[in-house]
Amino acid sequence: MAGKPPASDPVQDAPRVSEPQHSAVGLPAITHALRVSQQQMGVKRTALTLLRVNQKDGFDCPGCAWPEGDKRHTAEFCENGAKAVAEEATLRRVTPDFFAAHPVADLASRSGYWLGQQGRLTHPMYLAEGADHYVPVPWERAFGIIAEEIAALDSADESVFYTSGRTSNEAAFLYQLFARELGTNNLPDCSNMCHESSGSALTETIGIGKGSVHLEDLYKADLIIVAGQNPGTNHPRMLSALEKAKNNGAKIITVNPLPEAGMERFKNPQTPHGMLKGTALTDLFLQIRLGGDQALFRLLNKLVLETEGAVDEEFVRAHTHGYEEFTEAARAADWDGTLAATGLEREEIEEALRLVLASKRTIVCWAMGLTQHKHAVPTIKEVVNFLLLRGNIGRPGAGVCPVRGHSNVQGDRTMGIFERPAPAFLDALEKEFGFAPPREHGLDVVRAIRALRDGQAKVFFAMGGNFVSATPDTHATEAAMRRARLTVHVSTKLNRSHVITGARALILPTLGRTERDRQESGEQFVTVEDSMGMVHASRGRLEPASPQLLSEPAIVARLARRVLGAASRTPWEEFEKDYATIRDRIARVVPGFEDFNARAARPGGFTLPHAPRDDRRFPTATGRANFTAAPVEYPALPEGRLLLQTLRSHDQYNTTIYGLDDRYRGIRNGRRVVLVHPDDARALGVADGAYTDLVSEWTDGSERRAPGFRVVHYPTARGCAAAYYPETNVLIPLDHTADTSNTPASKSVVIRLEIPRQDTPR
Ligand SMILES: Nc1nc2c(c(=O)[nH]1)N[C@H]1C(S)=C(S)[C@@H](COP(=O)(O)OP(=O)(O)OC[C@H]3O[C@@H](n4cnc5c(=O)[nH]c(N)nc54)[C@H](O)[C@@H]3O)O[C@H]1N2
Ligand SMILES: Nc1nc2c(c(=O)[nH]1)N[C@H]1C(S)=C(S)[C@@H](COP(=O)(O)OP(=O)(O)OC[C@H]3O[C@@H](n4cnc5c(=O)[nH]c(N)nc54)[C@H](O)[C@@H]3O)O[C@H]1N2
Ligand SMILES: [Mo]
Repeated sequence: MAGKPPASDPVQDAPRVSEPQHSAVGLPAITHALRVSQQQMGVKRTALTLLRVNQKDGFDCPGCAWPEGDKRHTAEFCENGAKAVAEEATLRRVTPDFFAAHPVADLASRSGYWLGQQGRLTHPMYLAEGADHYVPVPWERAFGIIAEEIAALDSADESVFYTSGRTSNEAAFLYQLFARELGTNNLPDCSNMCHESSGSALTETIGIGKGSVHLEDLYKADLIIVAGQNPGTNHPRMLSALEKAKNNGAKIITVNPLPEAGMERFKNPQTPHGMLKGTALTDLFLQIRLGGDQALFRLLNKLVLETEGAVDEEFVRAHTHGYEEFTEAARAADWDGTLAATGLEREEIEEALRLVLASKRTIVCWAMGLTQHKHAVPTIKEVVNFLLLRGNIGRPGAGVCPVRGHSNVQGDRTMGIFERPAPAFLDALEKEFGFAPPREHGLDVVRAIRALRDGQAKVFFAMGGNFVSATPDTHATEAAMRRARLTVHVSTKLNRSHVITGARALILPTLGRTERDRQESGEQFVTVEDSMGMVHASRGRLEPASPQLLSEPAIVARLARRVLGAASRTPWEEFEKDYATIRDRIARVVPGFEDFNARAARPGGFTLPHAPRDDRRFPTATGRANFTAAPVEYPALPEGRLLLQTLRSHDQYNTTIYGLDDRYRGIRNGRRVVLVHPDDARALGVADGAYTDLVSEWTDGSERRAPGFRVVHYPTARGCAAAYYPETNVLIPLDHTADTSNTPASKSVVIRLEIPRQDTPR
């Protein structure tokens, strides 16, 4: 039997703390996954569903974007994949009765955890201007309301179309087509908060904003550097790939302010040895200070340059540009500056250098620990310099590996979800569909919030996601959202963005990955692209959560017909009936998708071309791979302050909270914790177990406060602290973003701890 959602809220956030663990997965992960799944889905559905995850004839796991290997285990799932599936395949339902019982003001006072636990949305719901409750609304009326509000705008640019990264290629392609036919490039997406910095850095340096390695490359590498990533929680299947790499002789350097259990030891549940002993993954752990990575790679580059024969001169001569300027900058790197920036010991960096020089094939993997800093783009460009120096791009066992987050965030970009589309893409759209797409750049996430705040954007439409909780500056963002005329969310589950609304609001419930999608021409499949540029089909097998649900492609097609009317010559009706007709168009517009329908039908799918990886061609402005020479930066830390990173616990998927435990870090039953090094805590006079406010301080003199966090003495790097997102988003101003990519700098927030006086009531 599936259990009931928690009845009471606010949930008791009362963290209990024990020692952090030193290994990940193993039996506890499986039992935990099964327990969560059965609570949500019951026993039978659990078995039926989990066996389908990531099988060639099954659905793509809605968890992360890590690729599937060619040989699949019967249970190609991980604990957190299972939790993501359970969250979607749950038997709990949010029906019109639920909305009748809960006024919006009541829902706005609940935690995100409680909202998510209520279950799947079953009916389109409408909140009229001035109304207290959402009421059910027929689909056609819902589209009519959107059409009314769009028609009332002075320009299409007063509307914003957000996308979260679970949307299929087919839905994403239709969605961007609709926005552009309407006349706007306002297509912000979760990537703006995620790997935008990787995209910016890679496009400039190697000519394509995607990673250059396949799974097979990891198995051939001599050295894998995992920087700013916690795969044990966020990409658990990556641990099996790292284990296999190690068994083939690879060394692993982990660069992280936190000792993360998964990178310490992996207990592979698929093998007896794994269950018992496990494999130690990390050979060298560099416990870096937050934001010290650019300095670290810069010094490594200098040391490589100074080592006789270490540079791949042939590669540098034949394929790169900007070497002279870069070497000049690198030679200026010094030990003292680097040790201060990184908090590392000289011997540790020397040991890293030995591993680097001993490796003929090196891969660098990274995620949010590198992308969410003010100097994220130059940091990633320094990683590229590092790989170029020894010719580590465009050959087997080597390359750049930005590990993506959402399961189709990379594919959505390939389909044109981007506020700054390439002219060639727009040309292809124009030719195929016979309209003139807008050419001016649109709004990214942060700029969209400003436009809402300033009354310049009035209609906000979201294809998935949880915009107000995922974005920074929570209070400012919520106030901005409330200024909209209309907010619309295409969603599977209830979240905070549904209850912080514009004057009018709509919730449009949609099918999830796990569900059958039947249209007029028969049962449909969709496609997704993983982190390594593999495109494959995804087919749901479960009956939809409610007969009222429409698929995402159907929602966009109907919306487009209603809003664009006779002005559009696009065959929206055909698209809805048969997704193969969408893929035919994608094949003609997006390079690499030739013969899409035939290739998508192949088991396992196909790989997109990647010029640097495939032929060492670099489609950059210079026609070569670009070395760059940005000045080294790292966050300054005033006396008595800490540098806070905002990160994920083991029991969450971004803003979706599965539970209140962070098992590997030894935290249970609560999320309002701040991890601080014991020596720093002592110097600041805060005991383990004390309750403190986190106060962030900004150069304009403003402060932001997140109250009531339990201090946990924890072995993080000195001067650094860590706390979970989204609770800490209140601390980060809208303007605190990465240069060039404009990604919120969620991993470097200067804070002070302020223990409220006992006698002040809270
Ligand atoms: N179960 C689960 N899976 C997920 C997600 C989820 O929430 N839950 N989210 C998905 C998404 S959208 C994404 S983008 C990915 C996120 O995957 P991750 O990037 O692994 O996620 P974070 O929790 O933000 O962890 C950041 C890691 O970088 C380290 N770090 C922070 N700052 C620095 C730094 O300055 N330098 C270095 N070297 N390290 C640093 C942190 O200590 C932490 O280990 O995961 C995806 N998969
Ligand atoms: N402080 C701080 N802020 C961060 C980050 C951080 O590390 N620190 N990380 C950032 C990152 S990397 C990201 S990617 C963003 C995430 O930002 P988002 O992608 O906007 O947020 P999610 O929490 O992943 O969205 C969850 C919601 O998506 C909906 N959903 C789930 N599946 C489907 C589906 O199949 N279709 C549709 N239509 N809807 C679905 C559900 O209603 C669910 O409530 O947050 C960013 N914000
Ligand atoms: Mo992400």
